[in-house]
Amino acid sequence: MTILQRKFNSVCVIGLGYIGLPTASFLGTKGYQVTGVDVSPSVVDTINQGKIHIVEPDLDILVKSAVNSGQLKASLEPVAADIFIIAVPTPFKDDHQPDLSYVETATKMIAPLIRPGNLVILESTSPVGTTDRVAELLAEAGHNTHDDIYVAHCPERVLPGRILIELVQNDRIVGGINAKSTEVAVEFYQAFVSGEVLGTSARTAELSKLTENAFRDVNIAFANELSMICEKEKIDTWELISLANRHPRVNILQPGPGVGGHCIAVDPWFIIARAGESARLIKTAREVNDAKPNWVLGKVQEKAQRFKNPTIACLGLAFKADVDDCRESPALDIVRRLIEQNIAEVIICEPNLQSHSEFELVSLEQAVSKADIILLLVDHKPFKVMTAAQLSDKVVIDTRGIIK
Ligand code: SAJ
Repeated sequence: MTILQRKFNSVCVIGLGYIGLPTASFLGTKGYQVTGVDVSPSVVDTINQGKIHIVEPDLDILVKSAVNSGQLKASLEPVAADIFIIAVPTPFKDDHQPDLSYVETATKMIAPLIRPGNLVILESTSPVGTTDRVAELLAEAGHNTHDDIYVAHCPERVLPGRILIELVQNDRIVGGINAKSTEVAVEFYQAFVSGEVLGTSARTAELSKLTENAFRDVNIAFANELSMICEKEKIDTWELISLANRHPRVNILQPGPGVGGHCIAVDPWFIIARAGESARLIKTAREVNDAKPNWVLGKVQEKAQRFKNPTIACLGLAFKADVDDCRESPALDIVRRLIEQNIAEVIICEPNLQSHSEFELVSLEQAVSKADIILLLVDHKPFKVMTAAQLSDKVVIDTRGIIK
């Protein structure tokens, strides 16, 4: 479809984080006039200078190009547009209940700007019923959500580290609050997604996204549970898993120090919050994964007892390999608690960060040379080249199974 034929030309994206910014800049480079909105003045300033505030491969180039061509502007306030995309956080509260306040605030903020014919898309991962709630708030603001405007959920499914590739290539699920909303939103995504765009209801789209992340969480919990069983049996977990995976219908994931990030460790709770006792397996998986950092700390304490004043080198702080993102990171949690326990001198290496607000960081060489105990927490590329022979005079606790 050419730009002139397009029904929609302007887009207002609310939230310029890991999803909103790639989406806004990508749409800018596809000829849409995009306004990206964020509550942080420093984020808005950074983007308007053509720079970025997060680390993601090639995002800097995309943002620079969209800003320099005048197709993307960042702002503290939303503006009128043909399409509104809500990409704000949906965290959970202390009791694991979903916190929808950002979605509600964003909806109320755009409500006065919406005109008949506009499309409102919720991209934030959301509990079942949230898109209906967005429509309800818009109806309360005086909009005719049956006929005049379109409201749909299109959950983001991109993997941090591969966002720009997956934004285009992944299949997308689009669920409207009614058939017309689904149809209009499907047409919008089809214009720039090379994967298939699959229409459904808003509620099914919501549960589908939560199901994908809960599926992965349950499977990682299985691997984490296996690693604890193997430890008791004195069997190498990674050898076991690679052997079991030779079965044509078995595909076990990898154990680690726990599950981090703001998606897989969060989204299953949105299912549990509504399903209660019906979500027993999903809840247990969350508990198994959340308990893994404790188990790792137990192993460290056990090994540290062998030394008088040990130095423990913690390798990795990020929530997963080859990213700098430490949010909800089990590695970070383990490091903090290890320091609190005061059983050793703790030194930290995170090759993807220049510095950290809480800890001094050391190079890999320094960490390895000083350490009595090496606690490997993240499977970053620079760590993967180390061999057991090189570390033969150290006690190694390898939570990711990468030291061969
Ligand atoms: N992990 C393991 N073992 C594994 C795989 C992962 O311990 O075998 C751990 C990682 O180290 C990390 C956590 O799980 O701590 C999550 O990492 P991830 O790479 O599995 O997923 P995320 O959180 O980066 O992105 C997920 C993706 N969802 C699925 O793969 C089903 C992504 O497609 C979603 O868009 C994203 O959540 C999201 O935004 O919801």
